Amino acid sequence: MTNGGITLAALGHSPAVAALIATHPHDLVPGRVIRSDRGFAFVQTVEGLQVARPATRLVKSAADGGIPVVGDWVLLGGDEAEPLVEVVLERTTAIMRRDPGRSARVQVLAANVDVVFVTHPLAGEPNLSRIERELALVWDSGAQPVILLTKADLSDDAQGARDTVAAIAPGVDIHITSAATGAGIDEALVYLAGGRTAVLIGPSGSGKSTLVNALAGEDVQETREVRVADGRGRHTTVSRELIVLPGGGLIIDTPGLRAVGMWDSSEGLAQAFSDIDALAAHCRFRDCRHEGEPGCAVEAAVERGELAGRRLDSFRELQAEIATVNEQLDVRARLEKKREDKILARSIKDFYKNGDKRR
Ligand SMILES: Nc1nc2c(ncn2[C@@H]2O[C@H](COP(=O)(O)OP(=O)(O)OP(=O)(O)O)[C@@H](O)[C@H]2O)c(=O)[nH]1
Ligand SMILES: [Mg+2]
Ligand SMILES: [Zn+2]
Repeated sequence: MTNGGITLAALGHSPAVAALIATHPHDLVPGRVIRSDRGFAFVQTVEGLQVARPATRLVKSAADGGIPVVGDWVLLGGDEAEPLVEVVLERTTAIMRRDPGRSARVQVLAANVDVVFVTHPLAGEPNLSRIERELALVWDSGAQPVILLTKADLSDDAQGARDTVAAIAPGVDIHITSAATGAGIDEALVYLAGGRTAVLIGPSGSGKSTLVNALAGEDVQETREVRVADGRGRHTTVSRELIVLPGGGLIIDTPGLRAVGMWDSSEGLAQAFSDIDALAAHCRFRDCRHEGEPGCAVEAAVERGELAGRRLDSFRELQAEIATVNEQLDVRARLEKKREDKILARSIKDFYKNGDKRR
C-alpha cells in the first residue's frame, strides 16, 4: 500500500500500534502527526498529508488540551473538506516539560519516541546541570536517552569532555559526533534501525538540524551559524517536525529549548540520579532529604569526596522544583473539586426549586 508514496511501516508503525488501531472503528484513517501548528495537526497517512483539526470531543476530554503532538498516532474521520482527528492513540512514551507559558500546566514535546538524542556542543565547557535536567525529563518519558556530544571538531579534548559528562549520566550511552567530519553519525544511525523514532533536544545552536541533515544524508532542515559574540544559537528551527529518513527510521527535529522545567518527574529524577538514589538507600531515615539529617549517607559520600557536591546541589534543585509542581497540582485539583461541588450543589438546589422539568 504505497499510495501517496509512504507505508505505515515507514512511519514507524509497529504491532503495538496496529493492535491499538484495531480497537477503533475501521472506517477511520490511521496516520502519524508530523507537525502540530496553531491547533492543526499535519497528519501523514498512506494517502498523503492531511491537515486536520481535533474533534471537539477530544479537546474537551483531554487534560493537556487534547491537541495531538508531533509523533502521535491518530485516527482521522470527518470528510475530505474537513478532516477531523477523532482519536489520539494511547502514547507509548511522552516527552513532557512544564509549560513555560502557563503555570502548573504540562507541555508534551513529542510522543511515541523510542530514543531521545540529548545534544550538547563540545565548543565550550559542557553545561552539566542542563544535561542532568534533560536526562531527568527523558528518563521520565520512558524513552531511551542517548547523549550526542556535537561539534567534536571544535574541541581539543573531546574524550576528556566525554568522561566529565559520563560521570553525571549513569546508564546513558554517549557518542562523540561531528557533522563536519562525519564522526559518530553511523553510531547514531544504529538507534534508528528497524523504523524507530528519535527526537533531538538541546540548546539552540547545538547542531540538532545539522545532525538531522547528516543522518538523512541530504539537506532537509535549515541551519544557521551561532552568534559570534556569545556562541549562542539563533533559534533557527521554529517548529517540531517529524522527518522520515530516506534510509529508514524517523527523527523529530525541535527548536532549541530555552527552559527545561521539571514536571511531575520524580521517577525520571531517581533514574537520572541513580548514584544518589543508591546512596540514599543507606540513609538513616527513609524520607531523608539529604539536608543535614543525621545518618545521611548521601552527604557522607560528598564529605568523603565520592560524590560531587555540585551533583547533590543539582539533585536538590530539581527535587525542589518537582515538589513545587506537585503542590501547584494539588492546589489546582482542590480548586477544581470545589468548583465541581458548587455546580453540583446549584443543580440540586434548582432541582428542588423547579422540580425536574424533564419528567
Ligand atoms: N564546526 C562544526 N559546526 C557545526 C557542527 N554541527 C553544527 N555546526 C554548526 O552550528 C551551527 C548551528 O547548527 P544548527 O544545526 O542550526 O543548530 P540547532 O541545534 O538546529 O539550532 P536551533 O534550530 O536554533 O535550535 C551551524 O552554523 C552549524 O553549521 C559540527 O559538527 N561542527
Ligand atoms: Mg535547528
Ligand atoms: Zn540522606
